[in-house]
Amino acid sequence: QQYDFGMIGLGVMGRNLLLNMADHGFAVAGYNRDPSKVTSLKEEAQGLQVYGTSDLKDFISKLKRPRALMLLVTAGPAVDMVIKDLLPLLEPGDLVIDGGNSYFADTERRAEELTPKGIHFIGVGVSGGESGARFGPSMMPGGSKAAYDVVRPIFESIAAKVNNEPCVTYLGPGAAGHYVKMVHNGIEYGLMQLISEAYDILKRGLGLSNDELHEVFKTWNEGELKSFLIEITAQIFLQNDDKTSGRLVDSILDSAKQKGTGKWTSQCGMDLGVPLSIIDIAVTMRYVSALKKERVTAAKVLPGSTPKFNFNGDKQAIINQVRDALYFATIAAYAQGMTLLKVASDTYKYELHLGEVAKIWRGGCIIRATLLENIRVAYHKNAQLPSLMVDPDLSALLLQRQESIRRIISHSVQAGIPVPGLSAALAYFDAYRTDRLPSNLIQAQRDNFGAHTYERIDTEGIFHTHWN
Ligand code: NBP
Repeated sequence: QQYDFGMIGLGVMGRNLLLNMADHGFAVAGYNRDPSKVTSLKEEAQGLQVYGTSDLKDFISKLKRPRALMLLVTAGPAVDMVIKDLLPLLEPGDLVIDGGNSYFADTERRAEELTPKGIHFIGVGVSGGESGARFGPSMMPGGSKAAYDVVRPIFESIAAKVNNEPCVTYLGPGAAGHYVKMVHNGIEYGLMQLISEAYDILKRGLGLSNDELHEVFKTWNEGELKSFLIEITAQIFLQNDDKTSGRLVDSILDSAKQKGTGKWTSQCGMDLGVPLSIIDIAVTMRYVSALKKERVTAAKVLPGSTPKFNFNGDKQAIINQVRDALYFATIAAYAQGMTLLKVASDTYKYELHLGEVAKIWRGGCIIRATLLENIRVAYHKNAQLPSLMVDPDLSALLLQRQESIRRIISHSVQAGIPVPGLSAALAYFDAYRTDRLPSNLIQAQRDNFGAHTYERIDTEGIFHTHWN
């Protein structure tokens, strides 16, 4: 028998995505160099048209021509190693898809290496983790459009669906797909940081128990904040710890790890001159969290105000302000990420339709949220929107919550609770809506000490002054 699609790398993502394809009636083949993963695949694939092997030549010989195969191996050198092993076994017209979290510049390079050999290359970002891969991920493909059309029926049938529409669409040439996936992850970093700050305020500032936190997040997930991350956050507070009689969340070390996609997003923002302060601070706070030992020492050396909020009146009113502050900052985080996509699309000629990006993020992926429908509509109305913050509907949502985020940040500052994500969101909003920033002084200083010149507000041209 010949198979429709091949998967190289039967780890968490590869195995589940392949089983998802098989569930949808496709005949699929999987390869893994470690045979134990092939055995696990076969055990899970009972009754489905799934072939598994740890022999690469055998794997290639089982695929229909032109062959369509996907790599889901660890991003980085492993992808190049697999491509090197594959090349002698492939023929012009075959289609190689990299489904891992590859750095977009690596994807550009690989496409340039494979295209002259007649091999089509597609870089596709896959989001949704293990269960997304198994039951419906969001997928972000970029590269050769003609090649994508070959695998499109498979991708559309396995993707998550929102209103019967698949959460996958061709995004653009080159590394468009991997770039969009990187920014997805950058926004994910920002949102996770903002949610953790809301948790800190509710827990330390207002003294909420885990049961109360569960109720708050559950309620939030029934309104405008409805999203996958808020939903799992609500569930997390209920998880009991096997080792203690308490809740698991309280036993988890407060040191957050990272795999680098948030850092890449920040670096790309810097490279293209796009402000991404919320994502930057989210990456920074993971580094701060990792300084556990130093923080424990500093907690004794640097005492400050107690984290309890000092407020008159109704606790529920403050909880509602935290909700509004979080929603405000969430809009700002998406705004920063989408603006990076706009600038990257112009720079790298990705021809991205930002409304389509928002559309395929509405289901399956980690940052899926009700808000993405508002974002889709905003770009549908005006594809050239410079920032989501100036869309008439989204700007109204921000303005309605402006007072709340100011109050919550003030309370947090008084109480000594760090809220760098919320503060970055508000400062970004305040700076963006300021028609005259103090940057005139920076230009004066630069010209003063380094003769770097400046422009004037009243006359065209470049000026330099011999400062007194
Ligand atoms: P896993 O660690 O579960 O699996 C990695 C697979 O790569 C294994 O099957 C491994 O084979 C194979 N592999 C490696 Br490593 N080097 C290889 C080589 N030189 N030749 C052949 N096979 C090789 O990773 P995963 O979580 O499935 O992630 C795969 C990709 O998907 C990554 O880029 C990741 O960033 C991305 N991603 C992951 C998630 C997630 O939630 N986990 C979500 C979205 C994207 P072996 O068994 O023989 O070592």
